[in-house]
Amino acid sequence: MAEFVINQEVRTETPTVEVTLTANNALPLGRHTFRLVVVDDSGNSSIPDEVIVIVADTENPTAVLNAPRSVNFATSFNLDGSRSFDAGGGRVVAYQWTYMGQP
Ligand SMILES: [Ca+2]
Repeated sequence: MAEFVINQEVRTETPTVEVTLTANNALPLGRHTFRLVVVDDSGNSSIPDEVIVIVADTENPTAVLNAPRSVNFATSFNLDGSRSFDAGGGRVVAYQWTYMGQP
């Protein structure tokens, strides 16, 4: 377990390390580069190896549609999707409205 800070080396004697993340210190969506340098028992250092890890939003958003319970004949009204929300680190960026006719 280790909390990684940009450009701050984490040293372990084990060959694996957990990148410890929570909702409070999550990596933002997108590409993140990690670098490894290994040191031998004579103190010689390797050249770095790097990987790119992509943090992806794979969770669907939730639509929440609010509307007036009843409206007067021939009177405009608003549909409100502002309480919709996303999970997985993303945000709602488009609202697709459809009139479904009379039940
Ligand atoms: Ca999402």
